[in-house]
Amino acid sequence: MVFILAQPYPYPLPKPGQFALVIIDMQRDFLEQGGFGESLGNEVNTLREIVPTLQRLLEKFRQEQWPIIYTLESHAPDLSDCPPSKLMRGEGLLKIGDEGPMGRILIKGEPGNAIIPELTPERGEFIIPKPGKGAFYNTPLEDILQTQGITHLIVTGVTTEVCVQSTMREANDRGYECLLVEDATASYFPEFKQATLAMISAQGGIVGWTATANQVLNALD
Ligand code: TIU
Repeated sequence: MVFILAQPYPYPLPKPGQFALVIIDMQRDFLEQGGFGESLGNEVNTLREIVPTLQRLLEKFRQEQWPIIYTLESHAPDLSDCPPSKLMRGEGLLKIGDEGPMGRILIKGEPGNAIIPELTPERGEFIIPKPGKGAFYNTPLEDILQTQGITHLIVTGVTTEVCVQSTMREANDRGYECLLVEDATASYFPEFKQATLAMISAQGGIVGWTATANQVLNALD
């Protein structure tokens, strides 16, 4: 069996095909000026540092034709999938569905709701729009994982303590073995990222494992 050197102990990799690269919400809305992230008062450039690392991971998974799953935080144009509580949060700021410089914020099909061009998905890769922070809530993700026989998730993307951590917790409760790639995830708040990495692998891996991209790629070679 192959292991990834990880925290809190080596992560056992199953057979190829049974683990997937999961890329959470690397969308223009969060990474470019004028999107939802910036509308919440965040400095978006802090998220861009992980792009080259993600490209390295993508290259390996594409070369080997291993499963790749993207998510997008995304709502229907009529906002029927957006709870009023989510819509109203953040007094005085631009809201979901408002017109921004990249189209309506967090709305399916708008320019800001696309994956950033550096990571454009290719044919055969899964793209899962999700109305919540976690990728399992109100999405076909679990059906896809079961149909494909995927049990292990190598998780990346933004933001670490919001959609990434929510997704890992949802996955963990459903029995999936998750590893978060430390230098392929980012937060607008570096201290929140560090705290999230620590809390995932604490208590014997209460949510899962963490490892660097090099540790992941070394094990996959
Ligand atoms: N605001 C923030 O940190 N994150 C989100 O709103 N969504 C995701 O994390 N994708």
